Amino acid sequence: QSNKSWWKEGILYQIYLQSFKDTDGDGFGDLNGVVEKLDYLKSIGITMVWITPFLESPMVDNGYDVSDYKAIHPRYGTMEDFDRMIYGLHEREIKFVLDMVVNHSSDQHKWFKGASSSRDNEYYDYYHWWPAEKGEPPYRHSLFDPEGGWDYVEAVDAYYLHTFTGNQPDLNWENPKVRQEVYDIMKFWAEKGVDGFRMDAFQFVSKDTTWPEFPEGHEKDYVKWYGLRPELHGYLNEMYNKIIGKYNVFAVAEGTGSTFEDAHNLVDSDRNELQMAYHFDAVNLSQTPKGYSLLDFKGVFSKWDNAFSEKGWLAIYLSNHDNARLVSRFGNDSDDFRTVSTQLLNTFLMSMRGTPYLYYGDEIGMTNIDMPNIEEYTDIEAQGKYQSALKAGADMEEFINTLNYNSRENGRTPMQWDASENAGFTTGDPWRRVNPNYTEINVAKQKTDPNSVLSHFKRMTEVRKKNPVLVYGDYTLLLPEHEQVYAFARELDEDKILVLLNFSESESEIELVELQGLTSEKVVIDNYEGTAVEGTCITLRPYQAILFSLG
Ligand code: TEU
Repeated sequence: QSNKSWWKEGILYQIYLQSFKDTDGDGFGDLNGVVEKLDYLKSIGITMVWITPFLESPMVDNGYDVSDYKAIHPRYGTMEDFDRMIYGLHEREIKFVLDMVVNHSSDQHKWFKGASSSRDNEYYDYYHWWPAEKGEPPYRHSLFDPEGGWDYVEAVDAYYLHTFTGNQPDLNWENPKVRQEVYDIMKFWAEKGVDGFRMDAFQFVSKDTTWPEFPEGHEKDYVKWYGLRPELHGYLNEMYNKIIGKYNVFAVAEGTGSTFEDAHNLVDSDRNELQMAYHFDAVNLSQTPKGYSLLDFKGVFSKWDNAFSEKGWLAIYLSNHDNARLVSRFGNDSDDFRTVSTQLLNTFLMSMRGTPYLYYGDEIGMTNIDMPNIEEYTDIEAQGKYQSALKAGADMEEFINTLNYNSRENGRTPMQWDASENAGFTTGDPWRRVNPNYTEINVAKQKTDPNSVLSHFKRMTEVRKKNPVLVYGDYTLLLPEHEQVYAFARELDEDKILVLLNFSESESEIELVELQGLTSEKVVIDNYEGTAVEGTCITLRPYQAILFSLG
């Protein structure tokens, strides 16, 4: 195993700022809300915080469209609020990760305003253009725009490329000036004390600017065709030398390209490029209400662990601001099993090799919100998908059912702090409806209950921190064919931990030689009480998650 690092040992908590805590009554969460909750963050045991974008933006994609990379959007606060927040985090030994959205800028950024005004403008080459005199541009798929990835601008008589909405033009990474701008932005924030960078939509940067036609059907495999040109590695080296190494920060890429080779080339430590990446294979497993198969789930995590066992480092996650809620997709959000199944998932995330990325609200088991009407969706992605489905003549009832299940808006509802109006999130009108189950599921209620999701979460962060074997240890899958139980061992020198997770609402009896002689003293953490091992057998209760020390 390669060198130890604080960012490998950390437990990251992602905050969707707009929905976390509002302190000025405008219905949007803000930086002061994080300041107000600093002690809460410390109390749950997390050690790193990543906050979704809060920079100046016209908010077409809730801040993933930045118009000034060095200014805070007034909705979220001021630079002084930011300074106070990062100071408060550091005071509590919590690191701060900034979301760097530099695959694209906003079309309201001064670079794009200049670029789209004249071909002679100094910023013209900051973006990708297809001059109209060459005819129609070769088709490029857009993830958010059913009309495709090129938009025409009359003033320059050319089309610009946008992988996301038309208001998010892709930056031209082949231009050294653009890269220098990116490093300047990173330097600015590193000097403000930022400890890490999350590189948004990173697998799309560095395109083939000869703009070849892509083969039929490439839209279904756009990651393979759209970015990660070999030149990128040189650029990342440059970034490492100018920023990452110099300021002792780390960078994590959203996305890993389409092969293990791509993924490795991004994060192998000897290459001095990025430090960590997260793949989409696991979250892609459960996209419809039909759910997923545990065998596939084990397959994905085992395959990725295996590919990174020698070198490189992964983020481990099952939910974030681009996904529906953890328990609703990967657990069981019924009244009977919500608590235990969230506990199981949190146990899993913190027992794997890789840095756990935990999403706000999952520490209390927040669930999907029921939104069966398209009118209620404010997200640009949902609206784009809806238009595409209409255009394709899809079964719209099925479309809405699926959207209601997998939409990322499910994961963006206000944090449920207590049972007071609006869940204690705001005194004003929340920007997005609070999940009506907040009277049942909230922090205040769970704080005092030793069996709650929250209390278990705190115990689990302790366990993770006390056991380096869970961070660095080798991973061995056990019972690979079992359809309900995910069992694996982690091993580092003398330390060995057995992880048993029953991903099912029925009891599951399993047999493992490792269980021989285990008594309750060997239990590291368990979401049930009084577990009895008999010989080499154990009967796991519904969604039971238990760790035994074998050392
Ligand atoms: O997402 C990049 C990305 O690859 C998207 O396809 C993402 O998987 C999709 O939104 C899933 O719902 C990043 C951000 O995480 C996302 O929130 C932004 O909307 C997007 O970039 C554009 O900046």
